[in-house]
Amino acid sequence: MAFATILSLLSLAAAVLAQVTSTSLSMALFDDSDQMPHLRAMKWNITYYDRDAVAPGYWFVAPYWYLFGEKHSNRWTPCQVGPYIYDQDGELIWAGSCKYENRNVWNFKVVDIDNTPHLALRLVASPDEPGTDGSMVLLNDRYQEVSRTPIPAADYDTHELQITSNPRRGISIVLYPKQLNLSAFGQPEKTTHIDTGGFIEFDLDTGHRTFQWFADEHIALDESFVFDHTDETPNPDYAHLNSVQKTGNGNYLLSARHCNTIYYIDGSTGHIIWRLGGKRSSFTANFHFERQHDARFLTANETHMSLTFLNNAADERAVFEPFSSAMHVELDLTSMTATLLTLYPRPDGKITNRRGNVQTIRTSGLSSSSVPGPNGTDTDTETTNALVNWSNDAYISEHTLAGTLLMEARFASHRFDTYRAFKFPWVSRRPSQPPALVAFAHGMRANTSAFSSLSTTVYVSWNGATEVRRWRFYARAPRPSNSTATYGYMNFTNPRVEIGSVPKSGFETAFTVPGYLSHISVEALDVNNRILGFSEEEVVTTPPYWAAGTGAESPGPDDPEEILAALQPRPELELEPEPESVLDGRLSVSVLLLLLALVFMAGLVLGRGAAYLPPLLARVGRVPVGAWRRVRSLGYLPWVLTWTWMGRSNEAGYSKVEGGEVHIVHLAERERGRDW
Ligand SMILES: *[C@@H]1O[C@H](CO)[C@@H](O)[C@H](O)[C@H]1NC(C)=O
Ligand SMILES: *[C@@H]1O[C@H](CO)[C@@H](O)[C@H](O)[C@H]1NC(C)=O
Ligand SMILES: *[C@@H]1O[C@H](CO)[C@@H](O)[C@H](O)[C@H]1NC(C)=O
Ligand SMILES: *[C@@H]1O[C@H](CO)[C@@H](O)[C@H](O)[C@H]1NC(C)=O
Ligand SMILES: *[C@@H]1O[C@H](CO)[C@@H](O)[C@H](O)[C@H]1NC(C)=O
Ligand SMILES: *[C@@H]1O[C@H](CO)[C@@H](O)[C@H](O)[C@H]1NC(C)=O
Ligand SMILES: *[C@@H]1O[C@H](CO)[C@@H](O)[C@H](O)[C@H]1NC(C)=O
Ligand SMILES: *[C@H]1O[C@H](CO)[C@@H](O)[C@H](O)[C@H]1NC(C)=O
Repeated sequence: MAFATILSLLSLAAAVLAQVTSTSLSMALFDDSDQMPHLRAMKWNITYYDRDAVAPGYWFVAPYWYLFGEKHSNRWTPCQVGPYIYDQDGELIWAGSCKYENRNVWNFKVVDIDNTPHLALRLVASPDEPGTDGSMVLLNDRYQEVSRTPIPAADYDTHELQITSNPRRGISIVLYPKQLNLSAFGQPEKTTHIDTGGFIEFDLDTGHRTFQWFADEHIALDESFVFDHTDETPNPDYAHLNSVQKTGNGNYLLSARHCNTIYYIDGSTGHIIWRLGGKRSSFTANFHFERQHDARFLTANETHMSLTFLNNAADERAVFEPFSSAMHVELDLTSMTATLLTLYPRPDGKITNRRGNVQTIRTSGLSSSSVPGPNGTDTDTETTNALVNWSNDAYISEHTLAGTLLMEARFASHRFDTYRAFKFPWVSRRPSQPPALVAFAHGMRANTSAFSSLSTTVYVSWNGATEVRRWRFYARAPRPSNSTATYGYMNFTNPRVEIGSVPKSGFETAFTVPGYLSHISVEALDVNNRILGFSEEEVVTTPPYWAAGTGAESPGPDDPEEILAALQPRPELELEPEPESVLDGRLSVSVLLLLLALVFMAGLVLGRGAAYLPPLLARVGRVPVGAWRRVRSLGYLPWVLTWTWMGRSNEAGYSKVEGGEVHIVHLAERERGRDW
């Protein structure tokens, strides 16, 4: 995991650098172009205990830095905050941080709309647009927005966004400030400020409100564990609603953190049907919980219900239990008893004093993003895992429903959190943005062979594409045009030539061919070698030293056909005895250097000796003394040669494309000199 350490150091350095290099770019940076040069995606530190038992799917997270967003400044900011999809190796699948301008995003997940998986997210208003409340965004499987519903309420809360498909509704928690009297405490003449709101349901297409429920009409002030009427200014957030789930029969399950209570609410009258936990629990329970989050029904029949939630067991002021845990509990509606089925302790034994969530996911088949619970989809408990987001550093863990720890993971960087984390199956065959490709030429044209020291490296990625298995590369030779073309001397009438294909490796795949190819394009292939998409044809970037007047001439592009012809006999070559390799070259140079050094020493000895015995030597070898002195001066030659040789090897630039040790995303950016 030293790699992860290096990366977190890198990201720290990046943060420092970002502060220092304050250039006057701001919004323009968040270009939603296919290449995303400013993307810096978080890496993960992952530990698997049982890799085979985890549920299939991708991780859906939305890292943020400041809870309430940061106003844009002129400071250079990479794209980091926003919605992301990762695979279970922590490899980036989709980054939406550039698309959404580093804005905070909540509740990023997959929802079914008319039986089609969509991405849903709540996008906060841009800090540059005060007075607006952001929006609910739905994206299709090509990452195109199918709807963007402005947030209807004035004090829209970040905690919850549930989407139902039929009818298309959003359910969210809202905040409303109110003045309440203290009659519950025998002081009806005294009033206090309350900003706990309630929740609303609204039409996803029009934004119109279809249902609303306000806490103060149903939850008394004295149910709160944080509201103290004797305080000068009592905590106005007396209930702190943090999750709401609409059930299959139209009721609602509501979590009120500051009441330590989960409420089941009648969807037509708004009346509380039962309370679990807190001061007025309807159940006799063999467990307790404090400051809980994310209450969700898992199963239900006529007599029993089961639900999951995160027992934070702590808040910002106090800690009530040794560690936080997720809970799966069963309610017997006949005897009104509540039983703990499974406890999922936080694997590192620590406390999550705020936020977090629990998601139950199927280990086989589709994960249910629809609403389980009363008269909803009944989940098969045999094949369900629980994914828990412990909320600090995006710390997540996956457990079997029975409680066995399967996996834990967290961001390698400690700068980012995500409010909730989810796992869903997800397929995007053809994101609407084409694959992004950048390519760089390296090296010098040598005289011995046409392209011996030249190479072209191509970097390709396709943000969000889940089905790409191979990349197939094409090159096209430019042809001097005899027409009065507007594109300079380039004219793309030559056919494109397939120059190779490689398996997709990670978010960004690199591919290197010998020679300088000037125009490159790429096709994305699926598991059956069907073409999923193709990039634009890109002009290869040439090294600055080709044009810098260093004495190196700018080589003209190679003909891809020639390159291909040179590549063809490769398999046979591999069977033959090792051709002269770079190492052999170095060895032979070393031997040469050794010989020259011997000559130098001989020159030194003989030269000096000759100074004392000129007559003898002149007689024996008929060589004049001056000639020996010249031999001695040859001894300086090796050093000159060594220097030149090293210089040439650097110029070839191969070191830039070797090694996979760099940033998760943008090897290409390192080539552009933007690495940090
Ligand atoms: C990665 O996680 C493991 C287990 O949680 C931990 O021991 C290790 O220190 C972490 N490494 C880094 C670089 O955070
Ligand atoms: C205090 O509030 C309760 C409930 O909101 C209301 O019924 C009652 O009239 C109020 N009393 C006074 C004195 O305002
Ligand atoms: C309801 O669920 C409980 C526990 O899951 C089970 O014991 C009971 O038999 C079920 N009742 C019916 C009618 O299916
Ligand atoms: C499920 O729906 C039926 C009728 O649609 C209703 O009678 C029953 O009470 C519902 N069950 C629960 C647990 O809400
Ligand atoms: C290549 O060789 C020719 C003649 O052999 C010479 O004039 C030219 O300078 C050489 N070019 C380079 C780059 O070495
Ligand atoms: C361009 O060159 C080709 C032959 O190389 C010739 O046939 C053609 O007429 C030329 N076109 C123009 C516009 O000069
Ligand atoms: C390229 O050349 C062809 C003819 O050889 C000509 O028709 C075409 O307009 C040229 N395109 C450009 C962009 O110069
Ligand atoms: C889980 O929630 C915490 C608290 O908000 C957050 O810091 C963390 O990043 C989340 N993890 C994931 C993977 O979403």
